[in-house]
Amino acid sequence: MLDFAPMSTYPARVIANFGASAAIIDDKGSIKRAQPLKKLDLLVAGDKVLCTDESGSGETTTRVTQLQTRSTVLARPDRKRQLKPLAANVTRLLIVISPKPAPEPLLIDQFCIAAASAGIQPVIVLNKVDQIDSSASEVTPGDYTGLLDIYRQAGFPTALCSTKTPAGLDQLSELIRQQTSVLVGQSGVGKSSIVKKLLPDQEVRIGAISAATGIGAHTTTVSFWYQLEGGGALIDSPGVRQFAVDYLQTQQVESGFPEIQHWRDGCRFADCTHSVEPDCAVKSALDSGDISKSRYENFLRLSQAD
Ligand SMILES: Nc1nc2c(ncn2[C@@H]2O[C@H](COP(=O)(O)OP(=O)(O)OP(=O)(O)O)[C@@H](O)[C@H]2O)c(=O)[nH]1
Ligand SMILES: [Mg+2]
Ligand SMILES: [Zn+2]
Repeated sequence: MLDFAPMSTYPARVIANFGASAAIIDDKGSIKRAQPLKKLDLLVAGDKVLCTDESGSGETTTRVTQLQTRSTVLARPDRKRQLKPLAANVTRLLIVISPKPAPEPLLIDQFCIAAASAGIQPVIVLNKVDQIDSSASEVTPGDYTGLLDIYRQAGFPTALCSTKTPAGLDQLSELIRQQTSVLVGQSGVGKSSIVKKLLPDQEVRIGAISAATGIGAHTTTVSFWYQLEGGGALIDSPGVRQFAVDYLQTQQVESGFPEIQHWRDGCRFADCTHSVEPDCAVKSALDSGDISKSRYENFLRLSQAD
């Protein structure tokens, strides 16, 4: 008899990458701690992989042997300007903003660019609308709904939500049905709260991941993939202050500004940068209010960065 069985390979999904090892879930719903082979690219939440279980000296080690081709990848440069993946096989980027912490339009626009250049649909989600409605609030509704209007006019889907009111997430639930969505934004805007609200058994799931992998699941420091009941998935990600896009070409920056792409055909020069050229249709649209000032200024800032 053979004293080893031929290793069989099976497909799995990466729930989270903890550095030295990753948490994966196979087709039968079984969660394991897995070691990726060194030759593989950095694994991220949402990755589809192939795994094997190796038995030796009474223990079973799960290895990730192959990374399946990603349909999309959300990435950003690290401190050494190396592009690092953050989430894979994503169809929607939920850019979450809130009254407190206050929105950073430049960050929103960086996310719009990153999403568009990766082929991911950005959605602007204003959370904590209960803070706006409450009479005790010192913020005026117009500040935020006005900001949302700018993005709606630019052509992006938007949603209002709250994790503290009963109606709360109805609009958002519609937008994420059958999609794989990654929640991004500043720390404290309520990304993890939204996930918890959409997945009532989220704590049970985290508990199951910790029990199966032996890794205390630090949900705020790494991205986490969660299967949605009715199809699709959600990926929670840690908060960020900025999301550099300066490694992208001007054309890719422009793809994050559909309203600029809409008007640019009317510019006199095909390579118009919409800054100093005469007969610029984008600047005319800015003057007539068809393009928002804040979006235009961020476009210039982000397309001219070295
Ligand atoms: N009033 C109000 N507070 C909320 C709402 N959603 C979340 N919060 C609160 O906002 C705080 C931050 O929420 P988190 O869900 O941890 O925020 P996060 O975006 O995941 O933050 P990081 O993980 O640090 O990036 C918590 O105290 C939540 O209770 C909301 O809809 N309304
Ligand atoms: Mg969080
Ligand atoms: Zn122009």
